[in-house]
Amino acid sequence: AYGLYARWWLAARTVTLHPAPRLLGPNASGPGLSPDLFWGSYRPQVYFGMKTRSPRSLVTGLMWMHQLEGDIRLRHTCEQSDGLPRYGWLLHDGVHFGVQELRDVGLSLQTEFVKRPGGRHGGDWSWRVTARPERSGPQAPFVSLLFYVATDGQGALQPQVKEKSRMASLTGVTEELGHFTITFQPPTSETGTPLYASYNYLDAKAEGLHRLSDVVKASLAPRFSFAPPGAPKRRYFGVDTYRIAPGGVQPRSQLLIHQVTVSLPCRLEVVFESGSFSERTERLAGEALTGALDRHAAAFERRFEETFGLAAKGYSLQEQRFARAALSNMLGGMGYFFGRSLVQSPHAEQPQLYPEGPLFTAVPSRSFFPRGFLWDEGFHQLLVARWDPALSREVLAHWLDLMNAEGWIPREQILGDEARTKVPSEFLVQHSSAGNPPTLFLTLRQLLAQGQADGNFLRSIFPRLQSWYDWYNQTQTGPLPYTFRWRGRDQDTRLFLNPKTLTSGLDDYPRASHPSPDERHLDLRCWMAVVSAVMADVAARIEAPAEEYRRMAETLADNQLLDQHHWAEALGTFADYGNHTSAVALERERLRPPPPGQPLPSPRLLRIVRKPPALQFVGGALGYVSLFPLLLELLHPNSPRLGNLLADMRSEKKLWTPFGLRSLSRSSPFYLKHNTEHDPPYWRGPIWLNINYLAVRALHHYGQLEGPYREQASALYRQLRANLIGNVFRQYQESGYIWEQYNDSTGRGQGCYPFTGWSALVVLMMAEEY
Ligand code: 6A9
Repeated sequence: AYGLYARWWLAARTVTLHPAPRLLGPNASGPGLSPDLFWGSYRPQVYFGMKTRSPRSLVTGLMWMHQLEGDIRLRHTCEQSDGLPRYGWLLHDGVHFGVQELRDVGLSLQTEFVKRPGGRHGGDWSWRVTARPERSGPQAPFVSLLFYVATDGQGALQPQVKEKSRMASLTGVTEELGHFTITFQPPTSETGTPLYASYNYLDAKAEGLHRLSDVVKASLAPRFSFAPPGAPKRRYFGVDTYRIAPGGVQPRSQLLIHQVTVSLPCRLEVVFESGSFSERTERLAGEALTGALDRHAAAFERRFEETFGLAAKGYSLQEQRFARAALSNMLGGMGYFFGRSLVQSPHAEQPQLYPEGPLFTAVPSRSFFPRGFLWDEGFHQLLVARWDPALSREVLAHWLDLMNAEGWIPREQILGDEARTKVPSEFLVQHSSAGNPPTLFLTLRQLLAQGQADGNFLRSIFPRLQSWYDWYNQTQTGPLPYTFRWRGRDQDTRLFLNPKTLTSGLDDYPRASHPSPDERHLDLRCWMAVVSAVMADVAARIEAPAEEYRRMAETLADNQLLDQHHWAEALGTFADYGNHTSAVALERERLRPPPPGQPLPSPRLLRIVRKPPALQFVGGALGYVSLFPLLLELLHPNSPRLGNLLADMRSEKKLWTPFGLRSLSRSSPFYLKHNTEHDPPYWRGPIWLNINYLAVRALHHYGQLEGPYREQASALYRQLRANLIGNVFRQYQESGYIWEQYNDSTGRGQGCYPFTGWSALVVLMMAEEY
């Protein structure tokens, strides 16, 4: 009976939040305490939309339709399958305004927003959408722009319909916004001349925010016609009526849509006015809006140069524009999510619901992964902290508040229905024994270096940092003192060429072929060395006991002990240790022919082991993991190992490419190998920007320290930095995007796009901010 009770208690603890006082009180993000950050483009998963930082926020957004004959092409959420030639923020300061370009086939849109503080509910904002024809692809005769406003379980909206079917404005009320008005200005040319247009509107109850695109599609009818003066009349699809299917779920949203069908080029403005804002003198539209946007853009450019100094460094205008876009997409990729994770505890039979909570975070990719990822975020904030350290503190606080009673933070945050619809169900569940590199400590170290983490802040986060640190030390230790091991590797050794280690963040990077408790993982040990040092610094600043952390940091960085645990003399490099053989391959299984009349089963690719594994250093895996003692600057500048790693880096047979460092040596038997039939190589060759940023930074570091490798490190620093910047810039010009990874033989962007998470660290490389 005690056993059962203990299991129940442990399972319950998994979904119990950490007992330390919350860093963000219930109203911390509300319009009273944080008015400037209340409204924002916090829906990075849609091409253009805004919401507030509150749990059941009103949302606003844009959809558009080409109205090509028989092919409406509804655009709404960012989808790679839409095939947009390029899109993203050109300017975005994270707080006040943003300018985005959306280049579609046949037309392009410029979407701009600017906020105006005032009143008690987060102030006003205005949008401007400018649509222009593009010569690429089939020309749409005209376009429909659909502006929508939707509630999420609270509040009410009232359309004000003028003329027939033109919703000129709406009024509304919600818990946190009070009363407000949204006005849809009539379309004009870019110079302000009124334009002919047709209008539709929809006022519907919908299942929820995750269903908005479906509601629109279901409501469309082709029975409307557009007849501008002097041009032939044409039919088009307009929003018409929508009813939830009988027996369907209770509606959670009220949805109002204002559809404008108009010829190109055209300009539309939308004005949100907060009821408690009484000092307003003029409406933020037309020339007033142009003025506000211009002022913000000029201020942004000045601040960008003050922060990163790229003009002073001699970068061309195009390169500066690219860097501004990279930063802007990082900031414009910040989202506010609310909901609960699904968590599997080893002590529970079923996944459990994690407590509900908010997350303010940047996302790696607006199209493919528009949600929070723990170790990505530590990299994101290295850039954001330079621009706006207060934003980084907010983000850090949100992540730390998601910690459970054990000191664990879920790695991937899939919060709310909108986020869930993007993730296949088999990927929803987070495992409470799964870690991820604690890169938020890098963010913290950065804030400390900038003098942007004062005593109060540090004292408030310290209990959570301690628990987080303890969690790694209690659950991810290795077989020997001062060694570490990622838990949660793939267990089935037959299905994978090499069982993955998703928790490390390096997914399919080759590790010991046969997962076992004997493993020692080099990357995790190095992370823990850095984290221990940051803990010691934080403790010292707030006069908490720091000796234990300092001692741990020193021991983990002790170059002799590091050698003992991870230097593989026979391989000539640092390595993981474990039960390993490199003699593995995937082969098609041979199946006995089925009895006559039975269908032919399809044979799987299965792993065969040609030579049994043995406890040893993991061979055939030279790559990012081997570099960690250098990447995290643990090696003494006199260490001969530094010389070894620099040589491996510079070798074109191993890690060097004209585009950056590849993840896995060209000489590795795993280089560019599939892991299963359906898993193409991921961290087995391609160039990743986060690790390359660490490499550039470390080379810069060793280039400054006295020692035998100083010159070599400096030279590599200059070359690697130039290669990375040159390639990411070139690919951006050519393809329109910043990418998840880059091909190691051609430099081409690959994986998902746009990926302006850690790939945007190229800005810091340009600025030489480390
Ligand atoms: C699976 C597919 C519609 C993989 O950038 C986020 C992470 C990194 O943290 C990690 O290091 N990416 C890297 O190896 C992307 C992970 C995406 C998993 C989503 C579900 C749904 O697609």
